[in-house]
Amino acid sequence: MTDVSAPDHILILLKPDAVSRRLTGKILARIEAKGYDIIAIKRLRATEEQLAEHYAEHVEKPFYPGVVEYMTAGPIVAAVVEGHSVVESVRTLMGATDPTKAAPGTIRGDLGRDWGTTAIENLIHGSDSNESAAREIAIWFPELSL
Ligand code: IDP
Ligand code: MG
Repeated sequence: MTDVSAPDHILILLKPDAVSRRLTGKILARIEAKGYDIIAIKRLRATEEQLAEHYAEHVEKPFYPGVVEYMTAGPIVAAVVEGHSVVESVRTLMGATDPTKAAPGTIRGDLGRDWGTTAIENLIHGSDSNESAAREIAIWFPELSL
């Protein structure tokens, strides 16, 4: 099965807790099994500069220093996923931000929990709109032209 016209894209980040808990394969498998294509993927360490750009809407929030601590605690896996309605679909697969409230059956609901940390640890980031996806893909995959 392939998309019949120009597909959408989403930027996902498998956060340090997903990597350290060795859940990256399990999470990516759910996205692939849904029917989407991973068209670029890399493991890296996020810099504070990348995070400030990526989380521009949160930089002034009280929990932001905790987010930086969380997101720089270890390597992450960044990927671009492709297919029609992929933004809405992956957001649905991810579940709510707070893993305690995320529905069973979702990535965060099934695999995440509250660890008592300043930043909510919830395994995966996914862009929240096509516009955010384009902006975020440019941060993490500047070499990629879609
Ligand atoms: P999202 O990841 O579900 O899109 P956002 O509101 O965009 O959620 O927040 C970005 C990230 O910042 C979250 O995934 C989580 O790691 C962290 N975060 C968001 N809100 C809070 C909060 O109220 N306390 C602590 N950490 C938070
Ligand atoms: Mg968000």
